[in-house]
Amino acid sequence: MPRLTMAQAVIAFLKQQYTERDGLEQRLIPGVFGIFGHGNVAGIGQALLQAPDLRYYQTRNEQAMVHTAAAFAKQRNRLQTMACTTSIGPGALNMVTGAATATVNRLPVLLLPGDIFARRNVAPVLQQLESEHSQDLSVNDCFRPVSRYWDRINRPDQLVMALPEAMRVLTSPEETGAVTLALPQDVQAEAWEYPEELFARRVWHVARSRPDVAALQRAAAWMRAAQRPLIVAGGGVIYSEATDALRRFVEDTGIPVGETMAGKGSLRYDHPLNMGAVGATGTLAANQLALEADLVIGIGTRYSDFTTASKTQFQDAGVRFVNINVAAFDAHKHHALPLVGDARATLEELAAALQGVRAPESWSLRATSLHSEWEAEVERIYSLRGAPLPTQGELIGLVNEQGDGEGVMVCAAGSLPGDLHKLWRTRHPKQYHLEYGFSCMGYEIAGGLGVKMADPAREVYVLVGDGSYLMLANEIVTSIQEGYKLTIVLLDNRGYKSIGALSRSLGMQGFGTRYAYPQPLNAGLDAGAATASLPDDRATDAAPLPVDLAMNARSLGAHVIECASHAEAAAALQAAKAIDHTVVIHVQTDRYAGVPGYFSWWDVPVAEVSTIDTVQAAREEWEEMRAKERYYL
Ligand SMILES: Cc1ncc(C[n+]2csc(CCOP(=O)(O)OP(=O)(O)O)c2C)c(N)n1
Ligand SMILES: [Mg+2]
Repeated sequence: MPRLTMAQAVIAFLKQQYTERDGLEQRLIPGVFGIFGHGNVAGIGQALLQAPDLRYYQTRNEQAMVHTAAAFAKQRNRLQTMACTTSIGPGALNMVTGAATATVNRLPVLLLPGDIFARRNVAPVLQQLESEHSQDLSVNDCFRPVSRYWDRINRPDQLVMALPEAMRVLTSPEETGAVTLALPQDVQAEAWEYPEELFARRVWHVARSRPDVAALQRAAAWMRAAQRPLIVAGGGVIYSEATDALRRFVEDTGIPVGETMAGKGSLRYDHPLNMGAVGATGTLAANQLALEADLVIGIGTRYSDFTTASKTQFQDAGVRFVNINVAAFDAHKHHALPLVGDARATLEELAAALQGVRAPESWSLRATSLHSEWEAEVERIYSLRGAPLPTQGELIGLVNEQGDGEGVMVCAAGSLPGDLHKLWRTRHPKQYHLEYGFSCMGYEIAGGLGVKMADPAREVYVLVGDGSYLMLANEIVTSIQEGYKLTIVLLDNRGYKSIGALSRSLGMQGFGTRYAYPQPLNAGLDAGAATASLPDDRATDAAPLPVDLAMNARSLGAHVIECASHAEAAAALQAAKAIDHTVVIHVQTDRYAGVPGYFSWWDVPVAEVSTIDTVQAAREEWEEMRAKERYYL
């Protein structure tokens, strides 16, 4: 019976956890990210010091390290992740946003926030939230709604029951997300005689579950009857490594495919039955077919409002859904015929049940011709040459064509995700890494680091806006410290291109979305409330802020290349290939030139009453579109 501290037991246990799928066994948690403080340094910190075979990585920000862990897990198809250790109070709480990002995206991360003393006699300790109503409360309770498993270890022996539950949830494709074990700082250092068996090597077999046979037969019948079937491929296709099975299925049946944000890469971009992005940020090809489809086959998708265009994208009066998903919760969405099972296993069984069944020839032909039409549109946008500043569309084309085709592109928030969803040409299943479940500004660079750690042989291209960069760029330092090279393309348009455009489309002139001085400056708070204001998009004389993001990146240790034209950006991408550490390509881009939308919408409610005419006009337009939203019962 080894006598270990609770923290030592956590580390000894984690080292012995493995996953297995399709015969491939690997460590579930190959490393630990962390920032030490009084709440973990003497507990988990001490345990890591005496167990150097579980590698510890220093990070710069607790939110960022959770993003890095989630991106690592995503790149490894959720079969591996990292643990994250923090102190108590702010260090712990900084992880909440990261936890939600992981949970929303169904990505496993193991969070080990320090917690206040279980023994209580010295309370309130530094950074403790006090409550006059309960002593059983700390800031770590904020993790409950954003975790798929949450526990607090108030006695060392509770670990024996908690750790296996934590691993079960982390390795479960249907339940996975953030797993939080709050570790009171005194208990971390307390010893107990743990049962030897707790530290035996344990393999978590990740199942390829199969759907109910009767449901499969019903789905096959629906597919035989369908006149205009469309597949919506989500992240589950990629996590399940079902992309080859999907391609065979599509070729056997002639059914076209639209891809969600997480599902992009399910089929190569140049497959004639790949219609590309579907939904609010979709292509003219996918969205036109979606409007007419009578059967939607969702595979591994959670049907976010971007995918359904706020429930307006599927408009056939009798449209029905068959949903293949490991999670019954997702499989049942839109009153679907649920096929609860692994994407690859279910596609194989469905293909066997459908022998020789094909979508009507005219529908498949229409799809292939729309595919060509869309490819021409991408070409048009890639070929634009904005002046004086390059457009975002042409820069996306540049990275796509001149970046390494085996590389990975990482992005999360701003105007880039929508444009990338439409325009990025995906050549392998892991090339398009978008965090768009939470669209969390700040994920980009931290996430890029996780991708690079998961797959060091690939070039990683992080596309990030100036707003996201300003929010959380500091993991550049970690990338330099650990020798994980990122090529960060920083698209600087001096503010929020995305929300600026959204604001204009809602009749609000881009209010509060530019990085520019208020006018007049220093009007004072009392007087200023009425007289000074931030310049909106109508102000042509707005004074830009003296912010130098290139210098900022250089100060963090990155190799920086500054560009203001297409040609300079092309040269920078080439030059970046020869640099062995993190490169930031700082490109100034046009704030207004946008990529159009195609037969789609996104519901952002507009003020019902307002003193501004343009808002009233936008409200009328909104009401018209709102009426098109469907329940899919
Ligand atoms: C953490 C967080 N805060 C706020 C938002 C809302 N938001 C979405 S995009 C955006 C602006 C992003 O600016 P930038 O990174 O410069 O990209 P751009 O819009 O200019 O392309 C904001 C504030 C968000 N997605 N995440
Ligand atoms: Mg910007």
